[in-house]
Amino acid sequence: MEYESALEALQLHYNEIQSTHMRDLFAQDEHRFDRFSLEFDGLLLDYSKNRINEDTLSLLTGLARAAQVENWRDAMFSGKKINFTEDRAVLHAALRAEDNESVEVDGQDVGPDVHAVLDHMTEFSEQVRSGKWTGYTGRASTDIVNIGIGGSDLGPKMVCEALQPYQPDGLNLHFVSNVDGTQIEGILEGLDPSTTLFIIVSKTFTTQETITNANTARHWFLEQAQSEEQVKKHFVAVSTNRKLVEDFGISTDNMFGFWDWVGGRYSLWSAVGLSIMLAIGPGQYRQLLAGARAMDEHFRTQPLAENMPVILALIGFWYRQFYQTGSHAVLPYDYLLKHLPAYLQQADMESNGKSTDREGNRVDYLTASVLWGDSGINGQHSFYQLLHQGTQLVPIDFIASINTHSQLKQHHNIMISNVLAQGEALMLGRNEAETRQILAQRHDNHETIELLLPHMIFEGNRPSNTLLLDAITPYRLGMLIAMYEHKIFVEGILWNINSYDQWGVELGKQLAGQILPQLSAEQPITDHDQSTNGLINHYRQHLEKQSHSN
Ligand code: G6Q
Repeated sequence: MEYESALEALQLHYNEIQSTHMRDLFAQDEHRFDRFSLEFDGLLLDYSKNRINEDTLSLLTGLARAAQVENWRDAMFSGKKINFTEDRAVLHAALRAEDNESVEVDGQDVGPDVHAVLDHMTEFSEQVRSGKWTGYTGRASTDIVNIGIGGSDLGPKMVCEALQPYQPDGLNLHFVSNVDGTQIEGILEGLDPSTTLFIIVSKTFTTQETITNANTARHWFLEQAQSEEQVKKHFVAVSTNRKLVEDFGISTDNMFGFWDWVGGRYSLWSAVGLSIMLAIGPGQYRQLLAGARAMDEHFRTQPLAENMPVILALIGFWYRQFYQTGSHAVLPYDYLLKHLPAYLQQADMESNGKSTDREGNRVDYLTASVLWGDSGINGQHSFYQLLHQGTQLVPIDFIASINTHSQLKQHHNIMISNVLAQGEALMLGRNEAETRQILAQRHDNHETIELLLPHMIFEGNRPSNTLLLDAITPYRLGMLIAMYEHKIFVEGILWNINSYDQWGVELGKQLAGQILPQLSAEQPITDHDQSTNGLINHYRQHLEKQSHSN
């Protein structure tokens, strides 16, 4: 009830504020930036360019309190099984906890196991990085291929890419996720089996795409190495399925475990991050964990109104619930963060793309919107038109780093001037009088001015958050990722959904299992809907023609 009345109060407030222009909000308050920005440990969040005022924030934090965000947060950190549909705790934070912190699941402290795996990863990484780990011809590894998909791919790939400046020459990382043979063929083509190390990352070790790719890699390797015994020197596994790992020929000494309380999309902090540790070294990997831990601490201890993940979640909720925005864009202005939008797409949409509440009812409100994004600077030359003048309101997170790893500092200033200009332009817009003035400078002809005028007006009032990191370091990146993880958590609580299951990915997998053998069936397929039958049969017929003509 308390939640309902907090929501009603927000609705009334929205009715009042919805047509207010942010230009006016800035004009009315010379301290708006100070009021609506937060700085913590090398990370600045400016959220002043949002359609909010102090009342909005206090009503939103009231809603968060009514939704018991703080209790849920404590329940998560203490190992309660908040993922109730899978009967699991949600403890990715325990993966980055201090050595002496104890978190219990089913009465058992998980800390010692976490640290044992970390130590195992450390020992292995040091061997590989120092060249002591050798392949079947006695040579050190030059190439590491991570084979995994979804949560077993996106996080490690994004982080390895972002932390490229921390990687030594002579050790190349590759990521294979797609079951389209084109990807693995392309990668293997340039590799030497005697210096290649494969990490098969699959929690279940049954994921069709991953196991298909792993078998292809194994076959490719054995064509050269000949002896099955050598598989052990070139394949390691990150999994919870000991039996299947052994069956594959991987020594369980080289199997890195994790636990059911680590969700796939929250797993880069576990052994799933082995490729990251190999890339940047154990010391820097621990910095990544330390950054995430600092954000955990911030999230755990700061009041709601000064809490970065909470603020981001409340703003996200505000637009989705009241402005009914259809999407949210994440636009990094740092080349190193180019895979961040894809990573967050899974984290956010797989977590909160749900329509059933915790009590099992169909929700009658909107939950997660579409998260999308790309490198901002490139986007300016393509999709930003819609952001500035389209009919949809798209809230944006701009992300940039103050200090670049690149030696070309002038490039960086161009980048930063652009991200700041975009936030300003989206917020301010350009009204009729301003546009008229510009047109008058360019054209003498009245008719031309009147023709162009409506097309060149920018309404503005388009919201964005800006996140400025001191630099992309393992520590700051850890903070950034953990911040988004907790934002997603808070939004899930506000929507009263379970953010940690993913039943929505089941059905398609199940049907693919039925369709696969039908693609090579002799007889026409009739047991699906007409469209699917039609497509299967078309595929079969054309595949036959193709193989005949070849
Ligand atoms: C993430 C999902 C999903 C999962 C992949 C890979 O939260 O559960 O993306 O990570 O389906 O699963 P495996 O690691 O079991 O191969």
